[in-house]
Amino acid sequence: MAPEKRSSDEAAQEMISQMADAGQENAWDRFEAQLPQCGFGKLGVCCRICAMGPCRISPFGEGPKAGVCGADAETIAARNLVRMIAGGAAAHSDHGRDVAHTFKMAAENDTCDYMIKDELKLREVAARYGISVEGRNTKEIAADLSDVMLSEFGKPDGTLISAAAYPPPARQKVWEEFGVTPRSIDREIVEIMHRTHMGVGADYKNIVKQGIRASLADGWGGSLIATEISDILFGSPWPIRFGVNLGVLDAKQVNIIVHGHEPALSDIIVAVSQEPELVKMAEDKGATGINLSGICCTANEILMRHGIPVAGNFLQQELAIMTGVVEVMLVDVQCIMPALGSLSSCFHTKVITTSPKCKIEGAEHIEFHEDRAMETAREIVTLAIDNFANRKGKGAIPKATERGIAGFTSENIFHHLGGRFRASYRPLNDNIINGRIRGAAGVVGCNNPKQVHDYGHLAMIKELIKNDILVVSTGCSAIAAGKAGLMRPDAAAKYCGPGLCEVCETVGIPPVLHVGSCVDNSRILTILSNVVAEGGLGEDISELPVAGAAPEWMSEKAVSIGMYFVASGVFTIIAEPLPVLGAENLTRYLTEGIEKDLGGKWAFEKDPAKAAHMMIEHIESKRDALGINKAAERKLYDMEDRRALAVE
Ligand code: NFS
Ligand code: SF4
Repeated sequence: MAPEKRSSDEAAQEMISQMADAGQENAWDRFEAQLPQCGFGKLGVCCRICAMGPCRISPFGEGPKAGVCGADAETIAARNLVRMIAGGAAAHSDHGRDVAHTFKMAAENDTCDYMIKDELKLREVAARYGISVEGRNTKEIAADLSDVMLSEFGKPDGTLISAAAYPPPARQKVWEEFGVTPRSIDREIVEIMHRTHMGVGADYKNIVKQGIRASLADGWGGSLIATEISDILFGSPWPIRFGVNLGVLDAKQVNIIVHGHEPALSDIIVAVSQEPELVKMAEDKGATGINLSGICCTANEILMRHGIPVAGNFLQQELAIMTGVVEVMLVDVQCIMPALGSLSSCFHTKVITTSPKCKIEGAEHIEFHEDRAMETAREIVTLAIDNFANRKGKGAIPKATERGIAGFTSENIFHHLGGRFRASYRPLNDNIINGRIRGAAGVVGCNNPKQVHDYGHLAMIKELIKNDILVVSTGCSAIAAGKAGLMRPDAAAKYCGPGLCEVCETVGIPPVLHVGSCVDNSRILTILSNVVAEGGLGEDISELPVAGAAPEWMSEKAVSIGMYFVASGVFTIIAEPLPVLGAENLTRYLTEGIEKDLGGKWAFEKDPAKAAHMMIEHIESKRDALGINKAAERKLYDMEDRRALAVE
């Protein structure tokens, strides 16, 4: 298949061609080799939960209507779906737990390699968690906060502190009445596994309900904890310039790519790779320096805090190795293709796994322990430097790079919108109310070879900002937007409708705000809560003119994220449908009925521009309901747009 049909990114296209010429296979080739993919799996109606199976239900008339135990398509698809949520929520939350442990170590140990970098945020978060901060020193507060946060994972009684401390009261009431206020984080995940064991639940709605509860424990619990602690420990992000795409690799330097998710190791690598002795060592080997860059969400973590360049998103991990100039690709957990092990054996590149949770055949394992962080980081950087001499040939780095601004958070965005002296959400709310900004959309999530790489993100985002919708973005979607130049302030004039353009130009922000990694979708939850608290746009998140989307999703984490947005009251649209279409009632519930219970709902649409218009339509209907469309004299739609959006 032609490279343009695989990726819309020029740098990626270049490397895809090179892989084809060299006879190297990549995710796109393996995807094609899988075709046609299993229809039962796709529709969610294959069950292998017990050894009487595997069972499969035929969704088209002929064939069995129940598994050996009698489970029907609704039960089977619901169980499969919530088990995906369990996987996603576990990944995010276990990441949260790991940073919480590092935080505890930093609080208790004076010789620790980690320090508390944001004391102000520590005090704010501690106060939210009910910890007294008056007259107490940083270490005392941090020790208490880390204990309380760690106990959120497994406390025997009660509900999550954050679920009462962050969301609007009206939202908390919706959860309470529907019975999904999350208890301890691990408990919700375990209960999914129990409820979906053979012979437990067989009522699809009740099964989904537990999926909802666990997703809320992820978004408002584990992920939120990961974000808050990372800010406290590694420093809260601040708007920062960055370079992005494979062109950030430099043939003259020792190239180290960090890939995965957790910031504990990568943050230390940032510090160590700048140490004069190590830079000198690299120079002695003939390199001009040490060049650190990132892939996937680890990239986003160190980009947000240190401006470290991003080499690419999920589907570029193999392409990065193919350049032949990567000395070390350092990985921790999640979204790391097992293919890296064998691919790296064709190059001098060393893939190094560091977590006891993630070992890969063909990769070297250097276990990372937080209590010996610096030492391990130095060992790894030295290994990369030593490997520089083993490079074969000149390598082939695509030229394409782009620049942009990242580093926005729920705390700092509105310093910008309000100007230096007016740091509040008021200007944002006012601009939404007066219609300059019609609303906001979160465009997030992965890449998936089922879609042309990055095209889904970009086509959707461009359509949204053209229609005066402010976009916040995380994860691989944010990297896609950065690569396409949508995170440059001058993108406003080029791509935005007049209202959004005016706001962006006045305050000097790009129309697409990079708010971090995938666990940082919790920042979007906080932003939404703050907008509600500021007033004038209703009492609950479900009343806001906002929508969410994951146009190229693939991971279980994305299912958990989508579900916690829906359960927080947000209309959420994804491209590849959830694997539930073989269960009619379940599908109808997720895309319609759930809205009555929780205020948000799912939609599936593969065409990104069409999906964007579904989001716009939703946003306009929320504006209508709020009664703010009356004041929309600045709205500059043409008649066709107006008809399409059905507004007065
Ligand atoms: Ni999110 Fe980040 Fe990327 Fe998807 Fe993977 S890196 S946690 S899961 S692929 S956005
Ligand atoms: Fe089949 Fe029921 Fe066992 Fe699933 S739980 S494999 S449907 S018998």
